[in-house]
Amino acid sequence: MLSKDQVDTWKSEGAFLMQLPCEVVNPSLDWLNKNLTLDQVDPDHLDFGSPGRDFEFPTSVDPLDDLVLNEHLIVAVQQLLETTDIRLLQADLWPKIGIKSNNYEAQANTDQRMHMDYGNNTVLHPDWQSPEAVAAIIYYDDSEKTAGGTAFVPRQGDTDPVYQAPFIHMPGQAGKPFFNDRRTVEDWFNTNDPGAYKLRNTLYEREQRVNFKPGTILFYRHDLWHRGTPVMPGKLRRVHNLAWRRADARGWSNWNEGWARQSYYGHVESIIGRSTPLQRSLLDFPLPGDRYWTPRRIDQVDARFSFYGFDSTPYRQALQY
Ligand SMILES: O=C(O)CCC(=O)C(=O)O
Ligand SMILES: [Fe+2]
Repeated sequence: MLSKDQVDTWKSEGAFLMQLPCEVVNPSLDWLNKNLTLDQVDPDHLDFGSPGRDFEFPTSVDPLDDLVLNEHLIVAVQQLLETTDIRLLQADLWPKIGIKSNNYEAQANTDQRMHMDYGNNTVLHPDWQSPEAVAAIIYYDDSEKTAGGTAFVPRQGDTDPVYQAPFIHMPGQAGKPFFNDRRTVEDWFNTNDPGAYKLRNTLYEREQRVNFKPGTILFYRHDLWHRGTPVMPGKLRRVHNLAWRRADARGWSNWNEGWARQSYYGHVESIIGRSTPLQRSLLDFPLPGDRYWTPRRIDQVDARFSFYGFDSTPYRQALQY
């Protein structure tokens, strides 16, 4: 459960940080400390996202998949979005390795440009007053050892000059070319859009860095100004990027491939089997009591998943006729 203060901060400032309970993160952390360490990561993988998309949900690594569907996270998102009916949009775990020389290539991910995330997650424009989606980053390392804390700019009320919509003062929006690297982007704005250059300078002046320990989570909004910062050379920062939306929200795209797509090998089926009805609902599996369910539909789904531990009882008990 989040406190009222945490929910209010997310709504007004656009982000808040908290520590997840050990029982939520430790299974993933233990797995990562054995299986995703510096010597196991491809040093040439410098972009966002897991190499080969291996750690996009569903990963077939049970502790990672179970964390993504953890009810502690679900309840927090339900509170932020003021609805019990939410869907998973994104879950990707990825390593960021610190490199020795600064990499200022236009698309380098090392020292990111200030941006909001909505641009490649929805075909619409977010409305600050009615947030429909939540983003989060879970950190698995210690920023005192790795650096690389996400930088973000809390919104200061309705009149904050850097938070006046439409939010188009960033690469890739409204005809501006897309680059990832901070220096490349700000050189471009300096030459081509001095007004936006000035606004963006204010963002860098106001940015705050996340300090993290293993299990810290940053809950933020897709209309929060933020960016990734360099990790110390030779160090590894592992994070999980997550996102959810209200079931009734319009315009949002799933970041990951469809959940069903990796079926047939038992991993996806086992996730359905071992999850609770609430956890399944994140994957658009209707809750008990949903008008989708009829005795016939329950029988059919039961036939498909009972092998994997699926228990149809709650769905049968909640049948409305
Ligand atoms: O790496 C980070 O801390 C943030 C990354 C980010 O904001 C992004 O890739 O959109
Ligand atoms: Fe981002």
